Amino acid sequence: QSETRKQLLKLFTEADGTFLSGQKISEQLGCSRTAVWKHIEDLRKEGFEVEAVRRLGYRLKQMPDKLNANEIQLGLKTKRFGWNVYDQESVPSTQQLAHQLAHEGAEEGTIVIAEEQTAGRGRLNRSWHSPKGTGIWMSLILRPSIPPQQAPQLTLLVAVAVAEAIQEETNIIPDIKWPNDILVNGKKVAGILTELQADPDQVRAVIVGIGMNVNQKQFPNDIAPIATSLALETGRTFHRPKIVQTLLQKLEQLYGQYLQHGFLPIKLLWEGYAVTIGQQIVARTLNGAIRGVALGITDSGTLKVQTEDGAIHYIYSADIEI
Ligand code: BT5
Repeated sequence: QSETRKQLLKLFTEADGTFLSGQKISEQLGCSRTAVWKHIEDLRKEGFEVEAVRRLGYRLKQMPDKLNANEIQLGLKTKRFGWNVYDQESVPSTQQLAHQLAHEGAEEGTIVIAEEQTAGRGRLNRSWHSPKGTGIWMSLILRPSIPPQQAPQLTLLVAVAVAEAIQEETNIIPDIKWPNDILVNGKKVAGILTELQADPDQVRAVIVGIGMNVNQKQFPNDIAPIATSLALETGRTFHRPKIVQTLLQKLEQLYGQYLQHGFLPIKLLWEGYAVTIGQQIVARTLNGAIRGVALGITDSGTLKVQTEDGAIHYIYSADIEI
């Protein structure tokens, strides 16, 4: 049953929006025309839009905008990322489940993804607004052989992947604000939360949380002035599984580069999207605020800020105001 269904979806994908005759489908699947019709009715119930025209046959017009393993994996071009998927309707936080899976030994490239988070988190336990069916709320498990001090580089790597994916899917060129914000027109469209499971000298797992606002038309009052979505910026709605596929592809590609060649190539790409650099900023750290010019990032991903007295400060974690 599910094998036939997979084959049918494969046929439709290969047909790329053109018509397939009922005759051809039933031959390829080795089942009757009536059985084909039943499978198509099932697909429709799940949100696939299938057009039927007499003499021409069937054509897949629109895939459902559902973030489940089937949608994400159909046509996915990665080798490892996204082939082990935990898709959830509603969770407190995808980070929580991903941490648990990583403890239990889940392989690199495993993702947890949910239609809704009821307790989505940002850094420092701030909350992350994650309404149902509109955004991408996803956690990815990585297992790089690096010391824990290098993990912040991965936040910057993921920021580049998010920026590249948005650019490819929407033609918008987003900005990256160090360390973990992706902005469009000065408003936050995506955020990244990097968490570790580590021994003192070795990372065991990195849980990368990505939150991306895709099809929201509005935001609650408290974040409306600072938040935006791809839909608000473009006036279009987007097919979320497609964005997830592109994102996974970018993540896998950059991560491969990072493991092979280190942080330098990533740093160059990051600088291409960075808005913070060369600007007067205020960096709010847990130890107070530093006001100065952001000179750039070091080879390890730390932010370099020069204060008025000429002193250079190295900042590992902060919120930046431009
Ligand atoms: C972040 O924190 O930007 C990290 C966000 C990570 C979210 C993902 S979703 C999947 C995974 N599971 C989780 O539970 N989390 C990760 P930070 O830099 O601390 O920014 C948090 C601040 O952004 C909040 O205090 C709000 O001001 C603002 N904010 C909250 N929700 C937002 C949204 N949907 N869009 C834009 N800004 C938001």
